[in-house]
Amino acid sequence: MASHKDNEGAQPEPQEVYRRYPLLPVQGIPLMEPIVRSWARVEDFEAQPDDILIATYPKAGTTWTQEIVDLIFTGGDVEKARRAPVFIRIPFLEMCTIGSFPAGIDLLVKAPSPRVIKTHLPFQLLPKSLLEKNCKIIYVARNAKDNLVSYYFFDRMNLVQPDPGPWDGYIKKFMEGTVPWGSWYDHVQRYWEEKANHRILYLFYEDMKEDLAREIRRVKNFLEVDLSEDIVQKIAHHTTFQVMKDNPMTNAEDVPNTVFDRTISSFMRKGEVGDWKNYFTVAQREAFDADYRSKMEGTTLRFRDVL
Ligand code: PPS
Repeated sequence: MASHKDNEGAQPEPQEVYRRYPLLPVQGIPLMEPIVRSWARVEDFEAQPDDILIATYPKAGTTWTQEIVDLIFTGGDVEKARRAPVFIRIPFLEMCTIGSFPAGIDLLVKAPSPRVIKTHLPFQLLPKSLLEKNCKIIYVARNAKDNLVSYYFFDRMNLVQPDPGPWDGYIKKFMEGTVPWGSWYDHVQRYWEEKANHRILYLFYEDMKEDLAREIRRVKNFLEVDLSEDIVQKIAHHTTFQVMKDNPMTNAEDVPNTVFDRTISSFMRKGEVGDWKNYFTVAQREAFDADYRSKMEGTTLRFRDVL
């Protein structure tokens, strides 16, 4: 979703009306209705071998990773990274045209190589072409409870996604996977398993918070980009929470208040690990943990700071 001077004509008109879209299933995965209506375009997406995919469950650290990858490709050139909002520089694959915001695919067909692409699609919904071309995938996962809290505040302020309703009910929706893009549990586990079959770099939000420069080094090695340690440190500084919050090209400033209601929450909200402790009651935590253990028991995937 975007408007920017590089994308003339996309500036939303003040009278533009947005609404909270219902969810419809694609292969059982709930997606916003207009995405489903234009699904054929996503399915038929033609990948190029040097495309790079940043795949995440919503609110796991997508924007953070987008900015890091763009800075890696610009050699740490902060001014170049300010050429456009992050959602123009790294288009959102399945996002359809909403109002005057351009569809991700329309941006991608015009994007120079190597194209970097954002998606929240679970592995099984990825366009086949991306896998056939063996594109590199950077996956970022965030512990379930912080991911849930972040998603709850986002769904409240994002006026095109379904109303999250009360907090207690939202926890249940998250556990059932009836939120946009479906089950967190299936999403994180499937990409974890697919590491064995595809070129997937699996990152954790908590690791990025612990040592950002270390994780940036992992990303640049995966992308086979040679950068000095000074540049790595520069990128780490530029992608701290506060610097990105103050940067209009990363804090979604172009999205109008009629879509992101900033009186409810900001897009760059807190950026912390363990914020869930401020919201879960003891009873909610116990119920969540029991369900978590059963859904995650068959996997070697482990998160910190979740139980
Ligand atoms: S989206 O809408 O799905 O693309 O959202 P996404 O970018 O995946 O996730 C938003 C959350 O990531 C936090 N964030 C950061 N945390 C730490 N450091 C940096 N630099 C950073 N950038 C974004 C953002 O604040 C959201 O988390 P919460 O917990 O809501 O603050």
